[in-house]
Amino acid sequence: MSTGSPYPTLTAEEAAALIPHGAMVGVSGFTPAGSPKAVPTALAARASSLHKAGQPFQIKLLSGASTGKACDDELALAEALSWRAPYMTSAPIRKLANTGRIDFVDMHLSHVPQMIMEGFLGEIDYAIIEATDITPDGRVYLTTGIGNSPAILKKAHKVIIELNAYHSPRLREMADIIVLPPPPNRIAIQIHDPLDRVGRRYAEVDPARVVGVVHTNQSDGGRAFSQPDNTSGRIAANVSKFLLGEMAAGRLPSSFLPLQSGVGNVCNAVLGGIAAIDEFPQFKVYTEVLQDSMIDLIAAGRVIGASTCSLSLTDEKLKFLYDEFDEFADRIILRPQEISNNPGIARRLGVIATNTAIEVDIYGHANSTHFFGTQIMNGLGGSGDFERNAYLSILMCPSTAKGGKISTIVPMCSHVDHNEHSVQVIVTEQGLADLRGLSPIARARTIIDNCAHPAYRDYLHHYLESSPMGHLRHDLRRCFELYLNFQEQGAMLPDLDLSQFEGD
Ligand code: 0RQ
Repeated sequence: MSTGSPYPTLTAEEAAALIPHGAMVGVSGFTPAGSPKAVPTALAARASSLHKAGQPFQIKLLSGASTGKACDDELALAEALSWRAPYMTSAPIRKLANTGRIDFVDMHLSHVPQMIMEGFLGEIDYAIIEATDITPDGRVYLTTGIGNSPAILKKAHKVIIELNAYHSPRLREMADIIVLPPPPNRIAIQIHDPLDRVGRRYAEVDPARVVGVVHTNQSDGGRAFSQPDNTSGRIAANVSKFLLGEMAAGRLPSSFLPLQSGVGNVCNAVLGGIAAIDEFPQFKVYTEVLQDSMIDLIAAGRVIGASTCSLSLTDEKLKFLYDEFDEFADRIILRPQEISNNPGIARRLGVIATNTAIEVDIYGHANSTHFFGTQIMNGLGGSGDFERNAYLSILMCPSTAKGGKISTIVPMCSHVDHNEHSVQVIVTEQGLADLRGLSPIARARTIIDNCAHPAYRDYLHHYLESSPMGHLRHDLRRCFELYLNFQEQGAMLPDLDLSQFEGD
């Protein structure tokens, strides 16, 4: 902290004691990167002891995206959350949401800062923001995840800063922060290249609202991903082949276009697959989350540089980045999610969006969030920000789940996050369906033939051809039959002998 700090130092427990039951609390970070650690954990402990004493204690929690275990998991396990938005990857929150014990609000991540600034979500009573420094005049230097912190800092009535000595103060060299004015005064954002800068190195807060500073020294504890398996590798090969074909046909410039890559093993495999093929030039990245593999690709020179909202890295990779900071300082830009995920910029730059879906239907609607139309997994995250506005919208998933008992290609999705108008290309390990210019029935035949697992193709073709004629063909009595089969008999096609299809 800068010398001569006007802000009182608090313990995490003292800070947590300030937050009243029912408060709306905005927190920093985007994924575990940059989320607060000590105060949420102390808040969870306080909730537990109040509950034991028979007193109510729950808060509403607003973040950038998911947070770390010290925040989401601890608060959920203590039953200290009544409302949560806009995204999570926490098993305890999932359980609460799927049993009706929390109000979880799933939102496009780029929309959230505007909702905060315009008061759509109500007042923010407290902010808990992780930083490397705060100056007496209210400059807040954020850590590994920018998320919604700039907007939360502007709107929160009271602010607690977690000053985390674990993080390099040099992170500010990567930060590029602006808060957009509301309409009708919104300005054009002058980003014409992923590495253009338009903002400042810090977020701003009214110093009078800062009620205290809590000193910490804790890592983000980011999780590692396993090596790509055979299925992810085949999906990656299909995507690479398609993109090479687009370059050969002149529909993608030979200099390539900025890549957006979602999280998880499939997206990592696709990123690694593209980077491993020499025919692809060096490229830039415009995305929301950088994982370990991206740091390796930047270090190796395959990726020229990346714009992101967070450095969602394992402790080892973050240490490497801090040790080699000079190499990365100009090649990574950390932005608020209103900018990292901005639909207008994604469209302007011509982003190639690659995200994972839970399932897609034969017409190209995609479900990223809910199993069987009811059980939430994580949320939409930034996938819609990019898929809707990309130059090429690619959605990927393995063709089956649960050992083949579930087909991820279904007649009608039980929940839709990306509709047929937003999805151009669907990829499974079986192949790729390029839907551009295809009518609904042609899309259906292409998706079934190219993407469905062979074990499910006959069923899907029969469903299509036997359904009543229309612009889309659907049999409303049978469109959810596969789900009902799974729920009642443990497999979408209970009579299927999957051993026949081993190796497919
Ligand atoms: O469950 O482990 O119990 O078997 O779902 O499946 O294949 O490990 O999926 O980790 O790649 O995540 C869409 C959830 C995929 C993720 C999703 C079961 C399957 C397994 C997980 P088990 P996988 P992944 C950037 C962009 C939305 C947000 C987004 C996601 C479990 O990518 O959250 O894109 N995306 N953000 O068995 C029933 C099906 C199933 C199924 C899989 N059809 N039916 N169960 N499973 N398909 C990030 C941010 O925005 C911050």
